[in-house]
Amino acid sequence: MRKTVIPLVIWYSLALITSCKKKPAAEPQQFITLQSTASFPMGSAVNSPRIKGSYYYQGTLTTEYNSITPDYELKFDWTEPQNGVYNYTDGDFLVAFAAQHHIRVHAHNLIWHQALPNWVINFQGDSVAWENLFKTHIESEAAHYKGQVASWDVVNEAIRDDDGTLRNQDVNPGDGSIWRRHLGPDYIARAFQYAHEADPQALLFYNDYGQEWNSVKLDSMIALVVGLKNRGVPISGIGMQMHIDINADNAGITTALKKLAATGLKVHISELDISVNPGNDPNIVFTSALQIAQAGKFQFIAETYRATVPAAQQYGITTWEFSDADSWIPAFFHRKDWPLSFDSLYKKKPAYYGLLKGLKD
Ligand code: 9MR
Repeated sequence: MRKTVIPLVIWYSLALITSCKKKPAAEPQQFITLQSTASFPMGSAVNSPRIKGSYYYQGTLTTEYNSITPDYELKFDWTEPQNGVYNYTDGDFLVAFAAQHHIRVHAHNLIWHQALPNWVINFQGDSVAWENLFKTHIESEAAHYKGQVASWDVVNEAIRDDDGTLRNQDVNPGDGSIWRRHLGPDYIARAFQYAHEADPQALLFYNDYGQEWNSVKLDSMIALVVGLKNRGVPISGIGMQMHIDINADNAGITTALKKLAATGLKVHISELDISVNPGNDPNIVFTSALQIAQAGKFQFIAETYRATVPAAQQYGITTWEFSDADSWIPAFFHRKDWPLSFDSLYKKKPAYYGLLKGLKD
């Protein structure tokens, strides 16, 4: 019998037609990611050069996370390097990137005693002039990003570690606050009011560190935010930074989360990283025992956040970057460390799986 030979060109045309007419593709695979697993937003600090410079970075970010916190792009020294000279280019890039990828922007920050431009540090003026500087900064930046960011860290790290009072004069070089010195103790309430007037839809946060190990600081932070809330100051939430290490006391973490949740405000774990080398050991090796301890701590934090903070108050968990290649810790403390969920080649670490497990089990 004569075989039917279909000329190649027809064969390809048929193949093309059948492939076009194919029954609807099966449901896309539901990839398991941090953001698909969590019942609240999963965030990372990011910076614009990394997004522009690496597809690994960009791909991991957009796959795993649905919230970002700009690392430096919205800080005062970056947005107004000289008096009246504004630089929103990098911040604008980040909010446009986030909008394109349906990512929430948690803006960071308006008022901090660090990351100030020299013209502010050297500013001479009476209390009226200082108030004007302060108000103008908050209003112009919050207005610029109005409608483009979901929330702001309005005031960052205003409380002292040693006695829980407001930073004021320097105890150690640079750790006091020019804001408190020039504006008086109620500057925090006014910062929230000015931010709210400029962007009434944005959720406004007080952000600080040390809640899990410093009960004096924790209690004064709670007194501060509850006092603001009771006065009708527009505060929506509190940020618990959580720059911790693998030895962090679990009971301290649980107590802090419970107390923060009891304020009724939203609670954002806002800058999480878990150092494995808090002792600055120059010969440290990132052994599997350390990797497992770190994974367990990530898991514990996610589980405890879910168990202690009511769903309506869960603003999300944000890590301070996501790859060990990009953590601030090795450079800042001059040591080896691996504090995040992805390794320096953007591969998932046990820490990633610990976090994932804590988000769902
Ligand atoms: O990680 C941030 C680093 O890249 C910046 O140079 C620095 C100064 O702007 O701020 C670091 O982020 C800090 C954050 O803004 C507030 N909490 C502590 C963070 C780590 O130092």
